[in-house]
Amino acid sequence: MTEYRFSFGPWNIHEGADPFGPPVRPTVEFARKLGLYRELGFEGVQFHDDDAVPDVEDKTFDQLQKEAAEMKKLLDDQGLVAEFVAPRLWETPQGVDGGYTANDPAARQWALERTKRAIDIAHLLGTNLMVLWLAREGTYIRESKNAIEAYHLLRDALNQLLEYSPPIHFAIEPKPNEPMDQAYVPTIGHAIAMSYQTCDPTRVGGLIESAHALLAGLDPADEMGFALAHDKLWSVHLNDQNGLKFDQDKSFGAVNLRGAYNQVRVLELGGYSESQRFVGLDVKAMRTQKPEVAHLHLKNSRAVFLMLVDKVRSFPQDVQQQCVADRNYEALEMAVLEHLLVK
Ligand code: XUL
Ligand code: MN
Repeated sequence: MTEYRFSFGPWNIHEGADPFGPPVRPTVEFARKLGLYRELGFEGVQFHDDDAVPDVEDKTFDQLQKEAAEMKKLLDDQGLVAEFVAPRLWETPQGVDGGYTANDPAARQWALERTKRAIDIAHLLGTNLMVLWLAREGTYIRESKNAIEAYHLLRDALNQLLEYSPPIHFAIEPKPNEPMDQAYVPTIGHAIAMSYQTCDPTRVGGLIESAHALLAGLDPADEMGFALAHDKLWSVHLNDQNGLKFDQDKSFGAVNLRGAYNQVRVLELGGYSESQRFVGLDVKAMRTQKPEVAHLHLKNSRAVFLMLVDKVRSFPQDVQQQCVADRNYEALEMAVLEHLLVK
């Protein structure tokens, strides 16, 4: 059976700052983080554009090429690969009102140019996958934008970017809110509908993050099922979420083990491991975690994922089939619970 491949981003080992308090752990140097990947069982590195080339907007193309090549060498030396690059459009002042859907045409142009730079970096790091988390594409008040126009602007931006680079593929990572009150493209259904409106739907798919689906009041496993049915699940960000609050990025399975089991089950049903796409773990250590163990959330999330793969593969198929044939879903429910509880 094909092995799963795991990835995370450098932001998943972090200093523990939150909106109410400063960092509580020292910064871990990027090189040290890279050194941890293999040790923790990961081979894919997720990048924001400026994780790969700091201050990306101030660099000439030559500098960008040089720095991205250096990063590629660091990856090669550690036996790692870049999974994707994502343009970080949400921190620059020009993007205060959004990027591709900003009301100001100059801001829209800036967002396109920055994304093209991120695409250049992706090519230099050896990946064709871009992730678009549309952080500030949305509104704080509905009256500030025309939603119809915004979706058209987004389609136009995607078309321009698809034309800019023929090999590039975009995985849209939907999230319904935070930082915006209401985000455009809040679910995978929206993302896939957007894909079909572009000039090349074969190059626009999705990335599903468990917590984002939960924040939208949806079941992450069924969101994944929808994307898999369209052959558009190009990455996942597994994590967990305790109710409808801020995006918690808790360790995978830490809140709802049955929900986690069903995410793994749908990935198994969809043959995700055979696609050799990555299982990303977008998890954060608790603020209380001491520096020397502030990477355990990654190791643990991967371990839980693999334990759940075993659980899915060892669930007695005959019991499943009999319960379904008898329409005895109470029996099926009990069989699932027993299977999860028994070692
Ligand atoms: C935001 C989020 C991001 C994306 C990458 O909630 O999940 O880290 O995954 O830009
Ligand atoms: Mn994510």
